[in-house]
Amino acid sequence: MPLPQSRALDRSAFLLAARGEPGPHTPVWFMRQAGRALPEYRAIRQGITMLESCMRPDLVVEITLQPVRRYGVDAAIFFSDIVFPLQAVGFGIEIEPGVGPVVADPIRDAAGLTAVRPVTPADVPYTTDAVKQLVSELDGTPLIGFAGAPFTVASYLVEGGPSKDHAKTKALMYSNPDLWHALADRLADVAIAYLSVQVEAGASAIQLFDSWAGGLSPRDYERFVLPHSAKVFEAMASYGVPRVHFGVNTGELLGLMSGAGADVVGVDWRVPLDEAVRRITAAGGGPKPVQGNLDPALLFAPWEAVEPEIDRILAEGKAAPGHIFNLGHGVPPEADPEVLRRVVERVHAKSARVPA
Ligand code: 1CP
Repeated sequence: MPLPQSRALDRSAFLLAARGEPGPHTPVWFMRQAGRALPEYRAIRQGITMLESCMRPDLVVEITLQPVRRYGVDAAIFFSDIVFPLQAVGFGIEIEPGVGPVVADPIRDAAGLTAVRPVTPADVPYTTDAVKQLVSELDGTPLIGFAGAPFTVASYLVEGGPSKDHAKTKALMYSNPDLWHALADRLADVAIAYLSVQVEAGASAIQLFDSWAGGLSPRDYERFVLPHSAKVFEAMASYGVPRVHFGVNTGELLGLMSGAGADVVGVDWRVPLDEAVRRITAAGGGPKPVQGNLDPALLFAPWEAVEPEIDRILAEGKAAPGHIFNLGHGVPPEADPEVLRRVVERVHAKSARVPA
């Protein structure tokens, strides 16, 4: 059942664009907008682990709001991590500073699956508390809830940590497809459960991160991954909130990822947005709103070089029924917050609709 929300929220630039309706300006937010690029984030996280901070609503609320205040973005993203719901049910996974998620006992056999179970609201009362507080403090600014897609989360559980080639994960698909599908199915349930907690507490959109799916061929994606991500989108459909899907290097997969059930397709910097719209449309299901796609590396270029890139992306985004401006991937920790603030300012100024 769609949940009630305020009119200001319903008519926010972000939700209008996500539904493909015209709005006051092109909305903008940044993947990984909360985090180490912000001095106020580094200060508040001093001596507190990522896991601890995710369990403290006061910290989650403050960290989620920091980029909204600093950058003036059109959406907040809930502060958590894609592996957090597994930590919350006692699966042996830690987030190591400077590394990322690390797994004590990587999954090798069916016995390893038993610890992979979905959260219930009772497992994560602090998540519900933090979302509720955020929705009230954010007022008309939407809160995006998120989860990791089955493939990307599986890659950490199978590899044991971050990996460039995901070789063990791909080898598992071919050597033991039954185990692979059983794992991915459980991870779909994990994502559904965590997204549902966030939406039921008031999040007004969701993003399913399949960050590393771009390492797969379309054929492998279709066989091994798509059915599981589709299960997540299908389960979330009844809430009526926009569902965003994103991965890096997914130019060859955009049509399939759209077909998995996304309402909005995230695009990295490798494919221009107008070309992305063509690929999504060609795959069937009509044109859809897109999200992206400034190369994060541009944040380190002189401002004179950034401006025309922003303008180009805004022009290419017009090919879609709705455009949510974002980076093509997450904010790098070394990024200058002032540059991000100027990006938001320019996107708003350049895309402002003159009232008729
Ligand atoms: O202690 C720290 O500050 C460690 C850095 C950090 C942070 C700030 C990690 C470890 N996770 C997070 C929070 C986080 N993770 C958010 C909320 C912040 C925001 O977006 O504003 C989100 C949305 C994520 C999602 C996430 N975690 C993804 C998908 C997005 C993406 O960047 O592609 C992935 C792949 C992860 C895994 C992860 N967690 C942390 C790191 C450093 C990584 C990547 C490791 C790798 O390279 O494989």
